Amino acid sequence: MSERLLSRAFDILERNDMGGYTVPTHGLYPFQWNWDSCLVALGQARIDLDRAFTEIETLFAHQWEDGMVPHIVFHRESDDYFPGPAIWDTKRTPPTSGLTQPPVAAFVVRRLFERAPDDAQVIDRTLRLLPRLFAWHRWFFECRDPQGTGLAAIIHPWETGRDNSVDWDEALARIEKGAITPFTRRDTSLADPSHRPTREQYEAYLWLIQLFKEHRWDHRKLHDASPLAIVDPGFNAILLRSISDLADLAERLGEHRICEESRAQLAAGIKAMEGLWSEEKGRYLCFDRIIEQPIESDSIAGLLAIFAPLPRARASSIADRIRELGDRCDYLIPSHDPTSGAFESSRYWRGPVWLIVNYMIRNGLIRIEEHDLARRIERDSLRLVEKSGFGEYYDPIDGNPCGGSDFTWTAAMTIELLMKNDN
Ligand code: 9WN
Repeated sequence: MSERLLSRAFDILERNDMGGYTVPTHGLYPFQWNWDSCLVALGQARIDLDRAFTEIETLFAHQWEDGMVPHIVFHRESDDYFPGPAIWDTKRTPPTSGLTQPPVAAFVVRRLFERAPDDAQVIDRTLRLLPRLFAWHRWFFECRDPQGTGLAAIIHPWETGRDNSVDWDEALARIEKGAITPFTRRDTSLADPSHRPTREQYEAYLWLIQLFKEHRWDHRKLHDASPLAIVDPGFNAILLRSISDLADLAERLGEHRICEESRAQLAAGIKAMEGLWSEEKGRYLCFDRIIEQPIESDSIAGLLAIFAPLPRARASSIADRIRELGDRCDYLIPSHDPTSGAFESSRYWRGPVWLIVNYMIRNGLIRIEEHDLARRIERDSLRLVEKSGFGEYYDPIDGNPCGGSDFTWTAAMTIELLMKNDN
């Protein structure tokens, strides 16, 4: 059974491989996406470590001079995706988007390195990536934390990778939008519109892009100019976990400055995460920097925080919350609490299960030795793929597939769960 699943998963990785980069799926997402590529490299590394490094190197070849690694690289012409290069207008060749995505790269690079730590080529490729990873992390503190709080803000829902999460509803509703250039979406003709964000949400996404374009994508100005600035515990947990892995890697490879500065960023970030903790909810909450208030929504953000090296008591409380969710649906982990009024079982990040999130949370649970719960997540993830194929995401109640199909990161996470070495 698992042999068959494994070979189907590797087939998808191969089919979606465009040479130096992999598309998330053909049609719906015909370019390179940042965190997709990084997580996909974990699966690639199981059969071809060289190819896995190339995936990351291709992404970092398009890093901006300020350190940002863009969320989409438009390697070739395609009309399938909206918004394409003309809307972003970042004036780069090849074109890229002007936003970033959750920085999971250093977590991944550490794992690629560990597959062959004595190989001279692997050491060399890792060493060449270290300063680039470090520059990206530093960019978050320079451009997304101008007050030096220790945590970074996102200025567009697309940066979190959880595009239409309930977390952003109130903040987006408060934005006074001006005239938006008329547009036609492509996603709703390639996937079921009831699985996708609403028109109103797309209007907000595009309004923010219009605004940032007026500031010529100068990220030293955008944090303060943006009407949206949210500190997301899930996003920051990914950043902190990557910083921690980068520090370990740098220490091992003798890059002392990167190691020391990363350890300082990590200590400040872990301390600052305390400010997002809700005693009442027993998990972390997003924080809206514009109105300086926590966001009370019951999303996966506060649970994904377990991916960071947090104090044990916090991580254990998150495990309890996940167990509660396990009684409310057949398949863990829903991206929004099914008992909340805002829950929608098949609409994108407002309820469905995503295997990449399951993978990261499972990893955090193993760190605190919550092995039974980690196994339940692993079982549920593989049941979903068995039942419904390699969907983009899944309904946590009936397990049906949603969004795009033959999805690369779902295949990569399946490979990771089947060939696990639990780090
Ligand atoms: C916008 C590619 C990406 C993922 C995101 C997911 C979705 C894009 C979209 O697809 O976002 O970046 O057009 O909906 O939300 O997490 O990286 O798979």
